[in-house]
Amino acid sequence: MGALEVREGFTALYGTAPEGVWAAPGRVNLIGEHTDYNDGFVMPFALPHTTLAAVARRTDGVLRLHSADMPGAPVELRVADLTPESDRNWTAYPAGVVWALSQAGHEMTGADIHLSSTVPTGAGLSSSAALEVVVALALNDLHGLNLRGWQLARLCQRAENIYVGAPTGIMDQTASACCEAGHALFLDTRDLSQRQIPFDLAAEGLRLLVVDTRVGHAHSDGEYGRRREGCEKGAALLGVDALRDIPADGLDAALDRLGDEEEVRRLVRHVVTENARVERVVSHLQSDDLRSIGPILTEGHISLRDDFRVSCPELDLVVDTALAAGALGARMTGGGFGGSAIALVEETDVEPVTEAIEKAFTTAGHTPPRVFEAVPSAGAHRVD
Ligand code: GAF
Repeated sequence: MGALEVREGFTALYGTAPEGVWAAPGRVNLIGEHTDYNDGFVMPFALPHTTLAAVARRTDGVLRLHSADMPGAPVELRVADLTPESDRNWTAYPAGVVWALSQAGHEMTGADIHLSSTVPTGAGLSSSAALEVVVALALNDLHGLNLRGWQLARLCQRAENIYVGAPTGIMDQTASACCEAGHALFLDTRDLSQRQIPFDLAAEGLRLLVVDTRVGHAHSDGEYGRRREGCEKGAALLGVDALRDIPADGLDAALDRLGDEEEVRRLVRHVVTENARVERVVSHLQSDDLRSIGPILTEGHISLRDDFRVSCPELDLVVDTALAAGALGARMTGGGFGGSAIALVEETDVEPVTEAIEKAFTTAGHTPPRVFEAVPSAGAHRVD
């Protein structure tokens, strides 16, 4: 659905025109997984798939939320009554953003919101962050709040952590708010300093395939939280604020100090080596050496599979099959336990790699995956 249809949908629904239409994208994380809640480095880029929001302010404190992708009439809430962890539906994300803005001292007088999204849901491609960020940006513009992208990302993370109740890091919201077309975002999640790194796959004759395994990660919340707690335990045992503070050349000494804490040792090893992988990828991209990032992506997958233990058979099958069919590198992307994997391939290998993955899924009796090419696209913006 395009901006015009969302605008018209709003008018048909609420009987008046919206004040504008905004878009926020989903993301793929190129490298830097499970590092964001360890104050580490990440490197996502925005997908062309976006969530669109047509929005108009209200003055009576009522918040009406509707999505063209969900059945039913608009959900009507009162801004003054918004309460963390009171809503288990999709509406918790936009309502959480309104709550977070009010909590931050911005007067929220109510709004009518109509949404439509092309970001695949449950695919580990940040459909929730897109939903949060598009609402945050629209309200930021309409109320003249002048908040920067990273500030909106922080508010959206609060919405997700406290209002929705999911203990995620800051990567997805920052990616949706701050990415730029043709670039990957090198983000230091400790201070949110950012660098846009040119990432023009097509110019180098390369493609990045996204493979949505269609394995939902609905049961992952508890596992995600457990990994996070394990990392915090590691930092506490090592006497640092966050695992980010363990340098790559201090890893062996840190592992020695953790003694027989086997699980914590594995988590620490992943986070420390993953931060180093992000820095290596940045350095290759800066020397226009895109092909060299392939093996680093694959190393990242092995670390997530064996040390962090957040992969699953379907993600491993994508990676193994893509590599056997000629991909330069492949890894799961996002939180894991399902969702999507990525594969860096020569332009000429798109078809054989795609076909090999589809065939492997059929042979294994899995639901057919959804495969598409990802082009680094724009972050959140006003479209109308
Ligand atoms: C999910 C979370 F939302 C992110 O914050 C990040 O931790 C990611 O998993 C793993 O890198 O997408």
